This record gives sequence, C-alpha cells and structure tokens, in this order.
Amino acid sequence: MKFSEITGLLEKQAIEVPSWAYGNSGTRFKVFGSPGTPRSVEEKIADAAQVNKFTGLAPSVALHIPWDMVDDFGALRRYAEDQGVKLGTINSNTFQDDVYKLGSLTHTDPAVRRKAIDHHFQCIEIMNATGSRDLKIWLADGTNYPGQGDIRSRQEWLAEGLAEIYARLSGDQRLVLEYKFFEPAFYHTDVCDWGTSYTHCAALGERAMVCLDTGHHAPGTNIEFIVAQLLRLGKLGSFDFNSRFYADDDLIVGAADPYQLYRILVEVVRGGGYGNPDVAFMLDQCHNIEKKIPGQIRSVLNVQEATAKALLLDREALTAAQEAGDVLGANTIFMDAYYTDVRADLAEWRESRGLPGDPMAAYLASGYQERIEAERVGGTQLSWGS
Ligand code: PSV
Ligand code: MN
Repeated sequence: MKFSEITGLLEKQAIEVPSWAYGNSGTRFKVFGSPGTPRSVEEKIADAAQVNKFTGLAPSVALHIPWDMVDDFGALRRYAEDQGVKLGTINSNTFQDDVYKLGSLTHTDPAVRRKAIDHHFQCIEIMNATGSRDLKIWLADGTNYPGQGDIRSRQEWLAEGLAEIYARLSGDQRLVLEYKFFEPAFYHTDVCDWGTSYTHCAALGERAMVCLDTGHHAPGTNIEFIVAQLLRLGKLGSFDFNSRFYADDDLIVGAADPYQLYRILVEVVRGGGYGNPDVAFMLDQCHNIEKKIPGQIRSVLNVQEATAKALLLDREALTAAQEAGDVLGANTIFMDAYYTDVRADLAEWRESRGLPGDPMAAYLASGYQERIEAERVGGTQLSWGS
C-alpha cells in the first residue's frame, strides 16, 4: 500500500481524550502541581480543545463523574461546542467513597449496591444532557485475601446491578465494561479480564460492550489476540489507550512498546474495527511529570502513526505468504509496514488539510502554554480524583 492510498482512511480517525489527563496526577508517593493546570472543568475542556486544534484528531472529551460534576451539563455541552469539541464518554466512579471500601456493585450490603446503581443512574442522566453515547464502567471491586468475600455471590450481584443499569439506557446509549486484572484489589478482582467482561456484556445485550484498557493486562499478554477475539464476537466497544512498563502506569500510548501498539492496530484494521463507530478510540492517561497538553498531543500522534503503519500493511501479500506457509516471508511483510517511516508523509498530508505539519511544534510556538501558566494563578488546581 502507498501512503496516498490510506489518506481517506486516516481522515476518519477520532481519538477521545480524558478530562483527567489535564489535571495533576501522580502516584501514592506524590502528586506534583504544575503551572497552568486547570482549576475548573471548563479549563480542562479548553485545554483538550487545543489538542484537537493542532492535530485534528481529538474531537471529544471524556468526563469522569463526580470529578467533572457541574450544575448544568447542558451549559457545559455548549461551552465545549464553542471550543470546538464534544463531550464524550461518561465514566462512573464507585471507587472513592468510604462506603465502597469492600465493594460497590458487588458489596454484601444491598444498600451499598443500591447506592452504586443509583450513581450510574445519575451518570445516565448526565449522558442525556451531554448527548454522550457511552457509559464506561470500571469497578475497583475485589478482595485482598482468600476467603474475604464470596467470589460467586459477587458475580451474581454484579450481574443484577449491571442489568438494572443497562435497562436505564435509552436510544443509542451503550454500556462499556472495562476490566483490569489487579489493583486496587490484589487477590481477586470482580471484573478481572476480557472474558469476565464479555460474559456480563453478552448477558446484558447488544448495547453492552467490552472496554479494553491497554494497561490492564499481565506482562506478556498478547493483547492483539484479545482485540481479534472481541472484534470477531462483535463486542469490542472501546479502547482506553495508554502504555505500561510494570503495572497500570498510564503512560503515553506507544511510549513503552510502539510495536505492540502497531500489532494491536493491525488487528483492529483486520477485524473491521477501524473507522467503525462501534469501536471508540480513547486515551486513558495521566501526565505525572510531563506537561499535559503536549503529552496528549504526543499521544494522539502516536496512535495516528501506528494506525498509518497498520493501514500500510500489504494485506494481500501477507495472506499469500501465510497461505504458502512462508513463515519468514510473512513476518518480513508484517515488519516492513512497521518499519516504514510515515512521519514526513503525515506532515505533508496534515498541511494539505490546513493543519500544522508538526502539531507539537505549532502548539509550543502558539503561546497557549505560556498564557495559561501566567493566567491561571490562584484557585485550586484540579487533580486526579477531583
Ligand atoms: C482504572 O485504572 C481506569 O483505567 C479506569 O478507566 C478509570 O476510569 C480510570 O483508570 C481513572 O483514571
Ligand atoms: Mn481505563
């Protein structure tokens, strides 16, 4: 494939950015403040809009409730649209109230389960106001010690709670269920893997889909295999892109292992998940030490580059080599696309669309960073969790 043959497909790329990427974040050791960090949801959205302005790749922003709680979501929606972006996925949060210490939808106490379900109802009301399609559920539920909880009952409670939440959706709204193999629980996690998420989504119905966070697997997991399988089953609803060296590091996507990102995107393209509105591309990242807007710009560009390489893969030649049993020939074709340097072609193509060829340089030269650092004085900087 030549680059000129894939530009039509590249035009379709849209990557949702997370509101929490613009706030301060860190580890349990330290959350560093940084000049210019937003003090309000509006300032987060204004920053997110910069990413779209310079890359043309990030037309929507995911919100996290209650971190991004406002009185008037209709007004927030209009504010976002004035900035040139839309409000996207609504992320629920049942992991920061004391009452959820031993679980939320899987808690033994029906009153706690009710509270967790009601929180999701509130999220759906917010979706009605923001025009969001997806409710993303990630549960911190799990146990730390064998015997601490009844794993089996917890699955039943989870299924019941999800069914109530699912029944509240209307129109084209969807429930996307994210899995994670550990943390904060260390012995067992109630939605620990794609199979568990898939099982619940399959029972719920066609508007329930799996969310694959690329940082939520054990080291060495073949994530692209999971992508292929979920696409085959019609249940890959969304990605939370980020990268990891050790745990749920939430680093810039493609930073730890750009080859893995390419392999994932090859399966996305192969399985019909690219340019397919059913498969949402999102980032789920935190920028603990780097500047946040440049961190997000780098991220969406990394996804774009890996996508271009995946689209360039000579699928016909690959299939022929596979069918001929040509092991190394097939691998060479696969690697050729990965090793293609697409940066100059992408820069030229961006310019042809009225975008800066080098979005990062254009952002750094725009003066926006200096302006927010000078102007955003006083107030309370927002952090992960607020
Ligand atoms: C959990 O680790 C997670 O990946 C979920 O997507 C949350 O919503 C997000 O991180 C919060 O940072
Ligand atoms: Mn995630």
